[in-house]
Amino acid sequence: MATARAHTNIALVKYWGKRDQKLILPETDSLSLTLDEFYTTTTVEFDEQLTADQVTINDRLLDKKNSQKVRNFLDLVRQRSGESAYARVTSHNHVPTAAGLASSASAFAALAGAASAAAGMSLDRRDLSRLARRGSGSATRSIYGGLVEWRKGDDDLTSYANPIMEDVSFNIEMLAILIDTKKKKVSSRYGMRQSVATSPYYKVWPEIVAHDMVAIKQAILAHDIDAIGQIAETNALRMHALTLSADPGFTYFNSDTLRAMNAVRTLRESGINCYFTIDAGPNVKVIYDQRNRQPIYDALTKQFGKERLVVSKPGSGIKIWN
Ligand code: 2P0
Repeated sequence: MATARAHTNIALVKYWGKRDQKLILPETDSLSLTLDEFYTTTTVEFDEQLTADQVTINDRLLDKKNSQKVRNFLDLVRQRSGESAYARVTSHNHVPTAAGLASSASAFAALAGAASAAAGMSLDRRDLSRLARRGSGSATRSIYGGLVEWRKGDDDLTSYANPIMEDVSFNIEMLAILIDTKKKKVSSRYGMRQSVATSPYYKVWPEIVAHDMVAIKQAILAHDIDAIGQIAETNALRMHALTLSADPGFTYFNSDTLRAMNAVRTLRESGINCYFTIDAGPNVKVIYDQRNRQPIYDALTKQFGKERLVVSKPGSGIKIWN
């Protein structure tokens, strides 16, 4: 039996598209910030008495269909470790599930940590990152804290995350505006596949990401939060352009998403520097120097209400107990 806790991460340079669906090898590198406020704690126990895997998330037992991805992941761990028993998986998500707040990132990172330890494998963080990748691409990065890059690599062995700055030594902060915490309609998996297959703009995406990766790493080294925010905002808009330009086109934005984007732009016009990023859901995350927090928080409270705002500092990497 083992327990692991992993924090979620928000990409500043996005992963959007796979070149191998089964191994989850991405088309490009990506770079993220691990967040302190959103995390998943998961316990895995292999038990000879069980006749099937049993998966409980936030005190709700999942049926066969909803536990499919977790059971597939456990099969992979069994295959690699030689463990033959079914498992009891108990997970608590301190993240609104499936609303673009990257619940699958923390969930599969925690599951990789807990399941591999419970099965007696003793993986280093690189191998843990590779294993988490098989559950969900973004989980690759949630093994580490702070600023993390995922190098696309060439194959299963070489596609894993690296920490860029685990203890973030400058004042970057992220505020999530929880616009809609219901389960999203278009899964990232499907959305990516549609974008790669049908957006005529997809062919320039790898060049955009290659450029943004170089620029954002320079900005990180310089502790330049404005440059980081600008790169992240432009990168996010270009990622979402791939959904709008797919055939049929689709979007993760709703009217409140646009309202939040405009609120950030208005703050900026008034001289308060802040930037937005958006994932595969309607929620908006705002990036800024924590010294600017108060006016940003006040303005967004007026428009969205305090109960919809969550401020988060950079978070730590995975912890495993067994
Ligand atoms: C990211 N997203 O880099 C990008 C940006 C959402 C937008 O990774 O199919 O749940 O399991 O690999 O990781 C969300 O997709 O997708 C995601 P799979 P995942 O964070």
